[in-house]
Amino acid sequence: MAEQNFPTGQLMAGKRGLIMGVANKNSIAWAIARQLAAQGAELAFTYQGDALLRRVKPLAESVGSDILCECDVTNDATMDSTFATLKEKWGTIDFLVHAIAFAGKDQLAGSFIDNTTREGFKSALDISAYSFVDAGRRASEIMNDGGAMVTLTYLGSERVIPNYNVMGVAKAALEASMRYMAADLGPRQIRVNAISAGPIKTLAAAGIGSGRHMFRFNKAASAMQDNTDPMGVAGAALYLLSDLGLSCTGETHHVDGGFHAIGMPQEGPLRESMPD
Ligand code: NAD
Ligand code: 0WE
Repeated sequence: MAEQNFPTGQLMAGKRGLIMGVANKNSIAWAIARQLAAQGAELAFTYQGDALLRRVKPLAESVGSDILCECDVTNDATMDSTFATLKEKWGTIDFLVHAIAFAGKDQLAGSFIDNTTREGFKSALDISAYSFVDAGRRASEIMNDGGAMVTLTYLGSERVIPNYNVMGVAKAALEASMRYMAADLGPRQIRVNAISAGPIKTLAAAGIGSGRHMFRFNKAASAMQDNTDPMGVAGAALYLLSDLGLSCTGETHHVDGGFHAIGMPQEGPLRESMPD
């Protein structure tokens, strides 16, 4: 993504929140963080391990954040310490951004039925879906009424995408969890939503064998004939996490150039590949 300026404003003035899932400057969570910071939000960040601190620290500093917590979502001690730090430094929070997913590389290729192991299934669901329930519960304990949470999902939860495999199942569990969380926290006016983003070139998308084909196909078959801009995802997050999003909860909002809405693409670039 080219360096872009986010329009400034005060939509998030006086709000504080935690961003989970920045690995580097290409991370979707980082686009969201900059968008929120440009609207006056105060941010804290988690990073997965020492190797990523080198990348995340300068990014956090560039938006004036000095709360950086090591957090591996499979490690309860690091989840405990992250939320204890927020309670100690801030007392309360107003929002949570969850942008974390992982499945073993061997689980993301070929036949779903043949290649999905019990351990692979458990770990993908644990890291990619349960982590939102766990972080959401912990966040809710220190969240002001009227707060909001957002997670990131992908169309592979609703439809079969080659090689996405067990991650699709994990995203389906994540979206369903989001709806149950929305119901539980609704009475406190805490809103919980998901953004279903189209493919974006991040670290998590780099390891995909069929990557080139996927980006070309998404561009050709989407309504807007283009790949998804992380700025649009960040804008949707700003809407959902600010008071612009009042009364919106339990929703999976697609930001994918309209790819999800298309049943059959127009005759065009894809036509060439289909002999009569
Ligand atoms: P990314 O690699 O920048 O971010 C993924 C993050 O998950 C990393 O920061 C990584 O440290 C973190 N993570 C993985 N395992 C973890 C663990 N055990 N504990 C703590 N953190 C862990 O890639 P991204 O594309 O920005 O992914 C963010 C979210 O967006 C993911 O949920 C992904 O499924 C979703 N998403 C991505 C795309 C895409 O095409 N890039 C599309 C739709 C949805
Ligand atoms: O959610 C994702 C990717 C999540 C992801 C990526 C990796 C790569 C490296 C989870 N686990 C891993 N494990 C690794 O070892 N996306 C929405 C991006 C993505 O990933 C795909 C896609 C798309 C789109 C994988 C196969 C097919 C399409």
